[in-house]
Amino acid sequence: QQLQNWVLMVSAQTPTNIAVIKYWGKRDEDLILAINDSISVTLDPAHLCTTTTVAVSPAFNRDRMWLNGKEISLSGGRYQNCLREIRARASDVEDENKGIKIAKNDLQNLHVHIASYNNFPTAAGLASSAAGFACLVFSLAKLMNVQEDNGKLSAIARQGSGSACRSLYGGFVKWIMGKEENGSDSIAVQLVDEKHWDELVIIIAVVSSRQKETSSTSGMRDTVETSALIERRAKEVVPKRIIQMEEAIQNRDFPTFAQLTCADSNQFHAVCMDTSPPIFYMNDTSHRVIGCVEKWNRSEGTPQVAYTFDAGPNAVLIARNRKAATLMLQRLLFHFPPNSDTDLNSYVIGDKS
Ligand code: 2P0
Repeated sequence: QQLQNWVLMVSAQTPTNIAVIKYWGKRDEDLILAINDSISVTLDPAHLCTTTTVAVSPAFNRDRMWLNGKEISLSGGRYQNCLREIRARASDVEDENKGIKIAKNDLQNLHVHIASYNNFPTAAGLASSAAGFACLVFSLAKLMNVQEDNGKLSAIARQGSGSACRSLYGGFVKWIMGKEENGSDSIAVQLVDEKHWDELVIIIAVVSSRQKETSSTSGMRDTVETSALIERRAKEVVPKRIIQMEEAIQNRDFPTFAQLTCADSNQFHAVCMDTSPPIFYMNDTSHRVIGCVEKWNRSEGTPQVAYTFDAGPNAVLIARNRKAATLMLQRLLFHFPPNSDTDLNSYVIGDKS
């Protein structure tokens, strides 16, 4: 007689990532294939991360998921694609010491329960879907004993959310757009690990934790359909920047890194404004942060801090070292004092890892 009251459970933690050369625009919406390569830095898991617990049990009668304690639907294509791809790669689970033996076929037919928590604002342009889908795919792969490397897992996480493929690795990561129609070569690769450039300090200036008005998915669809600038960005500007950025990262060349990071953020927001209807992710406070950093960098003669903004108003500031980060924070506190009428309301500081 088979025991029915067991649960097999796995927990994992995945940090979010911040793009320094941005992904914006898809050539295939279902498989989530990008129109350009992108490069990101993965944050320290202590600061911005998702924690996910996944479980299978004969006692579960359907797949279910809770996000930050609230049940959400798993019926969307993105969740279904990830679940299907992981189940297809399941293998037998056997652990003699713990007395566990579950056949692959049984694993594939059992229902899963998923509980996921973000320790930062969801959908406020802090890449919550990146950490979320990366963690979901990684923890499900462990649960179902999937024998694939992180590159293959990144191609599955990509089908949950494009930027998620980059969160499977630490350090600096490139998402290669790939050429294949089936997306098999659209994977993430690690450029350098978290120890390579560990003087960098990343400050997240939370301008607003409200949910953004235009989702990335619909925003980038509108951009691809209507922007006259996006083609030049994807085909001419980004390919050159990717090569220069890889070199700057390898050489820990902060001036080049900062120049490329700021320029790419500004161009991403320019193509957003070139979209019909125009998309505004940054607000007046974001613009003031840019002014403050640009002015300081110029007065120092060489860049101390790079800024980048994703699909929201929050500033990600990458300082060349701890001293520059401290001085940046002092400047932020001076220009945006607590309880002033701007809505820059908190700072999250963390070393890159
Ligand atoms: C990035 N962003 O490279 C860019 C920069 C936002 C601005 O990836 O539709 O949530 O799930 O693939 O990954 C946000 O887009 O969009 C994003 P989907 P995703 O980080």
